[in-house]
Amino acid sequence: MMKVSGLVVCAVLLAAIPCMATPMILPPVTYNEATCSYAAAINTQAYALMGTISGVLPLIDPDLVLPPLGEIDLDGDDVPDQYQMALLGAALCAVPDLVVQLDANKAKYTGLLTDLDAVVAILLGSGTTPAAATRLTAVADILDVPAYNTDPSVAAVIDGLRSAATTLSGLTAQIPSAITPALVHQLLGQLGTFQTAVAALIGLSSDMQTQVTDLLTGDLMTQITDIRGQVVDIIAAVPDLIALPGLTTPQITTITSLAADAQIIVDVLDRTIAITVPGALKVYGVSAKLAGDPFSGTGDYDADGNTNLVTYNATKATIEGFVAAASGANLFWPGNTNMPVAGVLGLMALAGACALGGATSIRRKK
Ligand SMILES: [Ca+2]
Ligand SMILES: [Ca+2]
Repeated sequence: MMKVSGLVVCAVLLAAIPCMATPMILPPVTYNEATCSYAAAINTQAYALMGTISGVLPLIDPDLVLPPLGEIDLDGDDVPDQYQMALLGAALCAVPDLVVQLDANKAKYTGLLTDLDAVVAILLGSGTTPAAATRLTAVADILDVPAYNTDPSVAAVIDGLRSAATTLSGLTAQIPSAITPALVHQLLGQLGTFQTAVAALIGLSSDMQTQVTDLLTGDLMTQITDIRGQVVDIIAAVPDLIALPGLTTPQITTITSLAADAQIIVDVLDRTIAITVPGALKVYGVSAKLAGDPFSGTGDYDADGNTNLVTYNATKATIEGFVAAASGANLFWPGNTNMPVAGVLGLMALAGACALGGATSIRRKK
């Protein structure tokens, strides 16, 4: 006999089934650029980004050649990042929480570009402003006269300025001459137009996040961070320096404008370091509450027991086929070791029993 309490149990069971199948609400999705703007934007921007990078690479090293987009696997999970981005793009059109994560990564990325633009302009110089090393030397020269340099604290600042100028000159000397400040500015502006694709890429997996963090804390950044301490000391000394008797107004302006730009660099360094703190960049589908890495090769988007890598290897002929198989929109993909036929039949039986029970109890009530 099916009673109302039985109907409630049925309703709870049916409602709970998707939750039992997967701890995350990542629904089956299909890949269609015509109906999903995120899928279209990510794909279009990814190709445009490749074109831009291909154009710049020869300026850095003529031997550097970019592999085709379909072969790039930056997170090293054996699934081409293009397939992971296709799955993410399709899912973005169905899961608002993923869009929140994407927007957070977009903001971090565009902020980083803006910061880089400001730092490059200061380090390499722009327009009428000379390169930072030249400005550091200019301030050292203002102070390095008998009236001031006999004061031990001023002498220490002069040493700091000359040392920072030498380090910076060494850094900028590593930059190929073809990479001009104007070109960097133009390039950063262009990279800003690919924000959806880049934001998608940097959050594909925990391994990808590690790659981005390594890039941001790499050699160049380590060298710049080393200068941070010296720069902070110079900024701290500025109030005493500009109070020195006999300085001209232009000399004071030279000192204060250098200190202002030094502060910008310190702020950018601090913001960049903040991006490398775990959790600052979002890994898609991963939250503080829910563990997992659903868009990586080792991940299992639809929690059917087949990793995305297993599904990729069986369905890689087309991106559409992979997205449907990996997300659970196509349960009958070749090689599915976990065909949930029994599960589907059980679900139908349960739904049937509930409908029958409901009908029975409705009749009984009459
Ligand atoms: Ca990959
Ligand atoms: Ca799966």
